[in-house]
Amino acid sequence: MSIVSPNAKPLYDLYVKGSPEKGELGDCPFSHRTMLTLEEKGVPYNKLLLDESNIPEWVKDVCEGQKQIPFALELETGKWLHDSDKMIPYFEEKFPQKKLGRPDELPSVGGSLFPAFMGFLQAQGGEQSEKEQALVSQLREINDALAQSDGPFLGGKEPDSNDCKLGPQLKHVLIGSKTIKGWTLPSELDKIPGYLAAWEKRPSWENTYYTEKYVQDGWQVKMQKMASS
Ligand SMILES: N[C@@H](CCC(=O)N[C@@H](CS)C(=O)NCC(=O)O)C(=O)O
Repeated sequence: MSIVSPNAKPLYDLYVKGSPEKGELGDCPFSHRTMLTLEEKGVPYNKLLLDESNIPEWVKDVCEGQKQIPFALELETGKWLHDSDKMIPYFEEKFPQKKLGRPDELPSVGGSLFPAFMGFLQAQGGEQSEKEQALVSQLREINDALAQSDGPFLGGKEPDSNDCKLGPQLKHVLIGSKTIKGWTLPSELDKIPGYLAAWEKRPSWENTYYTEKYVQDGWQVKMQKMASS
């Protein structure tokens, strides 16, 4: 059961990556983070699916020239919000009833995970090992923080803002690294599998689920595009 009541009046139209034709969510960790934040806070919202390769031009007019997913319309005020890094602190201020913590006030954990992951995916020849170590170092930082928390989340028994960001990113890192590099998580990073399993059991994750296949296909397409550009 979601903590968002099915009868509650939506407060936001949240535009996220997905297939409008299939009615399925897509593989966007930024959309995922934003949805998890609203779900965990119990804020009702409409999920509106947009094809990443076909984002309408009007989006630039309401998102300060940006044409990226996710973005949102606040239905009560008509205010447009964009960029998960800006939206998450905004939601934290606006809905203090269930605190997840402002990202800038929480301990920094795995802050360079995604850049390290991208570096590893793009690594060629001799730089492979160095880039792999940079990724493992970020993952170790997360694993160590999990070992020290009351678990299963960094925030303890319940996820915080760091968790809402890192859960989706870890899903991409593990699936993407295996798909592109045949790489699997070293067994010493023993807290991370249980962490993702704990996320998967939460209603917020179930309500925002997208398949492994979308993540695999997404990274394959991204790597092909990067190689040909
Ligand atoms: N900094 C943005 C990044 C959002 C982002 O990169 N979204 C991707 C989809 S996962 C996108 O819209 N890509 C289309 C584009 O950049 O043209 C955020 O945190 O919201």
